[in-house]
Amino acid sequence: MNGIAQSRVRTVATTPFDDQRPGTSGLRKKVAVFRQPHYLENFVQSVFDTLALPPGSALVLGGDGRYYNREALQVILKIAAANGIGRMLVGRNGILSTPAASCVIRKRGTSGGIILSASHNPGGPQGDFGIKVNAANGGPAPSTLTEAIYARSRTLQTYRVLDAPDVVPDQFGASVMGEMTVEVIDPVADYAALMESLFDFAVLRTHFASGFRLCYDAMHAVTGPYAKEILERRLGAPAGSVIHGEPRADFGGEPPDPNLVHAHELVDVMNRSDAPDFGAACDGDGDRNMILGRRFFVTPSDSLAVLAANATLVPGYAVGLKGVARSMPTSRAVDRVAQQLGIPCYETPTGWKYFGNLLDAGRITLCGEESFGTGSDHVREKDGLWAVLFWLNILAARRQPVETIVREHWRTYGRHFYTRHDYEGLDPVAAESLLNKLRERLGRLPGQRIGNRRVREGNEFQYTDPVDGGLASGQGLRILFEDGARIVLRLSGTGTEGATLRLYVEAFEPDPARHHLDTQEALAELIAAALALSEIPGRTGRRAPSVIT
Ligand code: VG1
Ligand code: CO
Repeated sequence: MNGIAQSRVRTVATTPFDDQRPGTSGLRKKVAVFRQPHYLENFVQSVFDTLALPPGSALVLGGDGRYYNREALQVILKIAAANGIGRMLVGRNGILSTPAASCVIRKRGTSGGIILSASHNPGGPQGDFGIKVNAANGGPAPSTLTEAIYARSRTLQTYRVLDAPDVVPDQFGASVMGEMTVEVIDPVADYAALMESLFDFAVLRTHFASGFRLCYDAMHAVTGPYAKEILERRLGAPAGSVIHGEPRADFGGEPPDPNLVHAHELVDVMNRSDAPDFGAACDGDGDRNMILGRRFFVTPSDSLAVLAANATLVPGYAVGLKGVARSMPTSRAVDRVAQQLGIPCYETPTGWKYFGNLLDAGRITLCGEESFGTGSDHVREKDGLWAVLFWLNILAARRQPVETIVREHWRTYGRHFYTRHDYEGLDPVAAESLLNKLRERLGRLPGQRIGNRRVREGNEFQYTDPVDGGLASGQGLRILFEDGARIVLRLSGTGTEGATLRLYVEAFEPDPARHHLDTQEALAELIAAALALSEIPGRTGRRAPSVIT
């Protein structure tokens, strides 16, 4: 415990980088970019300069365990110590899932936290790394803060770092780094306790004991230890219910992206004749989830709607929901549930940070995005394992298969056919000009016919935060039809290579006789219209999307 004697603060001269603007979910770049001399240091110093925390403040620090997590952790600790942070709560071995970090920030009342993750993006030396800053409410830093960090990063001339030996965070308990205390905590404990307070663990234990089976794919990412502790140890799911449960720095060589393509082993299991009752997967940092039944895929938009409609079956939500929210491109399935429940439904821009104010103000209880993100007011991040437990609790209460529950939901509320087509690795200039061209045309679209549909309105989504009045503009181009169908286009803010164009298409189908249709077929006319109006093939040279969800 003689860190003070061995350490001294050094001020290092640096030159600013101009590419440190945080995107939809923090600063995300190739590992090679983060490894440039001073790159990480500059950004972290910009964060501390912008936060301007009182001396002695406490923060939470941890990540998804990907390649470069360990090295980055030491750099951040030493810069934090040199900037007057008093206490850093670090997940053991530098591990904290994104929702667990949010939970710890809230439970321990720290001034915020730093999460090391590039989410579902690939890991390894050739892969991606990322750094996210969370506020004292446990949620992603609002745009005002991330923009201020970016502005600071462009003028930074020096950073402060403590010359001190590394603190290896492999043992629980406190040690010192200069004048800062480094407290190594169990990354799972607080989170598991929170889950136990929301869901009926006794009923779930009985359900598993009576033979209910699940396959949970942790994708060699951060949720392995969380899922083994909660699903296998506390709830008694048979050993082996969690697959790919050992976190690896390169996620086993595949992107830790819980979709039908990357979670293919899980998909194979769920397609077998002896498939378990329920399948699920989470992403690299544990905030996304994919839900499967036997030979049945639940779209994230439908999942949010089903959770909202069945929330009172779950102890933590038994009193009902205050309201719900979804990101703009997410299907309107949850809107119908909200309408029937007589509660407000908010439409926000893409990215979890926009839900924070609504959650803090007590206006909403549940929220979600089409990109496999679902969450509630229990933390301020989307939460993959929470969504899995929510589904398990509903399944245990209703004792029906996943598919039956979703089909019944469609019968009650109607079905929202929904798809997202991603065009990845585009020339950024071509992608921008495609959107500019379409933006110019939007005003002329009303009244135009596409098959039986008529365009009601074409516009660009902007959002005025109902709590603080903050304005977010340029949040996606929309073509809205009179019957409620929609075409949406926007550029991704999380990619690290070229531009990714996302095309979202939705149509409402009230007629149960048509609910069995294949999604791509049901939406074929609208997809063709979207391609024609935006000239994607001609302007990008792409004849097909890179990914269809
Ligand atoms: C994507 C998703 C968005 C999500 C974001 C972060 O952003 O579309 O819904 O909030 O990723 O998710 P974009 O800008 O690429 O469309 V995660 O799991 O990276 O924190
Ligand atoms: Co994620």
